[in-house]
Amino acid sequence: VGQENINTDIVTLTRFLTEEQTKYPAASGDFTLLCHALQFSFKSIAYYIRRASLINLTGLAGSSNTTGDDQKKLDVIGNDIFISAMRGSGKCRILVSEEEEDVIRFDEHPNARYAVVCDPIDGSSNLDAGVSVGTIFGVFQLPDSALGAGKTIGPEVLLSPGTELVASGFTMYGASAQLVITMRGGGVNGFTLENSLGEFILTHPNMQLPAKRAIYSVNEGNSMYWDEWCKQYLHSLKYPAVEGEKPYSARYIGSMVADAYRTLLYGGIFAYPADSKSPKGKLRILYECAPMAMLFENAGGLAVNSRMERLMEVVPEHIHDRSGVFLGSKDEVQKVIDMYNKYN
Ligand code: AHM
Ligand code: MG
Repeated sequence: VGQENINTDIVTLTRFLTEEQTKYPAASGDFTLLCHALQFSFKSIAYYIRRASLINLTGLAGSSNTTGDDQKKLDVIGNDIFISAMRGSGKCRILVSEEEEDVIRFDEHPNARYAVVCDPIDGSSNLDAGVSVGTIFGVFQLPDSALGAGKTIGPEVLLSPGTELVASGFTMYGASAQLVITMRGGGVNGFTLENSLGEFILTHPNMQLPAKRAIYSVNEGNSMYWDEWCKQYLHSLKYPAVEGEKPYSARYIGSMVADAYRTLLYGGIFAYPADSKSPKGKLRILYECAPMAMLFENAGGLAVNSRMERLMEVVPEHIHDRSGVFLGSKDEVQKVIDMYNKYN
């Protein structure tokens, strides 16, 4: 291998964040430190997922979380890792996790500026089969009025629309660990964990969602519960009205992060509609829908709920509220909106 083939000017996540920070002269560096803690939790979770079958980490923990899901051992470990990382960062004031009924406050850091929402291991039903899962996160900045010792801080600071997020992203634990992050008003950048170096390396700069692609990703086993417009929409993808046009391909992993990552890269549509069985939908607004919606919009895509409202503007009433979701390429989401409008 000629020396000229080796990239000696690698952009790690740390370097990327440092360079980003210099664009904002007023930045205190707190966000960069928070991100260091985030990336450490992703590396740790990736480490345990890789070793789960070897060190007795498969299967159930014997408990269920706030929304009644059985918790896997790794759900519990992922949650504990994430909470410790956020506490240790000193920059997180309050945290919402899918695995915790209530918010977690870090009163020992009364001046910490950030509120973090997360699903530590999303798609955990896939874990024991070695199928990709992921961590989803979102970051809000607290107003100055919320800072300081003696201030009580409650879940209401988190009942904000996605438009208030300062950053969001996910890490997918697949054949490799892939971290995708975006900041408010910025682009979407993807990093791959280099295991030997222990660093996330910028491998997918400025990700842009293709405007269209004939791939749909939905749990079709729920069809009988869908609204008529939704049934018709999916039908139209499989039976094109125009003669000679090819039907769409179906791809469904059953891990939102993995399905979303593929959709970001290849284009298409990912959907988990609200239906008669789950009238509010399945996926959670705060730590599943909103962070994904932000990534998709910043990559040039669209994200709406089952009433065709912009997902980024939906305000949850409760930290664990759910929503229907359609996210993907611009033209593909537009097809959903058009069919909805025909029926409503
Ligand atoms: P979880 O947070 O309990 O893991 O559930 C969320 C997951 C998503 O990752 C995925 O998109 C969806 O549930 C799959 O649901 P289903 O098995 O109903 O298709
Ligand atoms: Mg989840």
